[in-house]
Amino acid sequence: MARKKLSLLLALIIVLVPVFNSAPVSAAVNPTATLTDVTNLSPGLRGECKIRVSMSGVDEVLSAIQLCLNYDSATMEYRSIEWGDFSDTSTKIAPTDNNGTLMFSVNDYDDGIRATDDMTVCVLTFAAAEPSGNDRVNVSLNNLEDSYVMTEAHRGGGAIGDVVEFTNAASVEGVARTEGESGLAAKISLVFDGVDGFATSGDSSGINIELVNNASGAKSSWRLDKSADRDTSKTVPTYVFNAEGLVAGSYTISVSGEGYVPFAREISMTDSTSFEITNDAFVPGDINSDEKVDAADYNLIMSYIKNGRIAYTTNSFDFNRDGRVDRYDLAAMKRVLEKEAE
Ligand SMILES: [Ca+2]
Ligand SMILES: [Ca+2]
Repeated sequence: MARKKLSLLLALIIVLVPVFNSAPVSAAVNPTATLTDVTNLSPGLRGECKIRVSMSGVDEVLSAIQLCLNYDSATMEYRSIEWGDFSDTSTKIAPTDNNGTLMFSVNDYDDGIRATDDMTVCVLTFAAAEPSGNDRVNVSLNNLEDSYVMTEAHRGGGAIGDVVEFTNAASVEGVARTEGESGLAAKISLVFDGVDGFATSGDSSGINIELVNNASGAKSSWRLDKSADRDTSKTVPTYVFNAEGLVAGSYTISVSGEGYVPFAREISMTDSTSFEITNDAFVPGDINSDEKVDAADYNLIMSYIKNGRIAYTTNSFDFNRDGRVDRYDLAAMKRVLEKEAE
């Protein structure tokens, strides 16, 4: 009897194991990448090269697409990305540029990504800082482990689904545009004129600056480095960020950081331009992140200072980023509150 039960169990295992081992991989998921030099098909600047990254072989709703590309050039660097036609709800994770490796992804775990044959995932722009007239970049996909799609089964965070790697290596040599405009430059200065004792040494400040082209989504971004970005010719702590090779058009400048009311402004660029942001615009004192500075924030910082926890290092309280919460931070907030009361 016991033996009979055992064989029944074995039979069940034999039936069940293949089901768990091979979640059904649809024949329609066979991702193939193509890299194409589209420099001469797109508007662009002298010294720029544009590489289209496209995918075919997938007729399915996906939850994510990830790609890991390599690039190699004597004179050109990665500059920006323009995404393909994904829905607004998709989360697009811009490339991390790690010594010639670009890893980026798009995902939509709620609505999914409807893949079509020969769909554009993105167009990458590479650019030479000083165009020589003979600038080239080799772009390749050969890391198949980190280049894959996730099928819809991953949606909603489900644990069982298919990660299907790209099936092919691909490469292209991009040739930079040798004629045309060299582009516009933007200089963004961030002036801490309302924060006493803003620390001028140390790197991380937790303050981020972005300049985004509203039409293409091409983005320049910086993390304020208290030492490296400082304009040492200015007494008031001033940090300078430069973007070059920009096309004319509408841009959004934004600055954000813990303890500050986030700043965002749309600007129209027709020429190279300088833009200055002071603490009247990038306002310190918003401890509770509700985008305003008021009594609630004041009570929070007073509570910290009175309780003697002046070595607390959370940036939310430490507007001058010197690692302490003290009267200098309080003064920065008071200045804002007094101004509001006027
Ligand atoms: Ca607040
Ligand atoms: Ca401080």
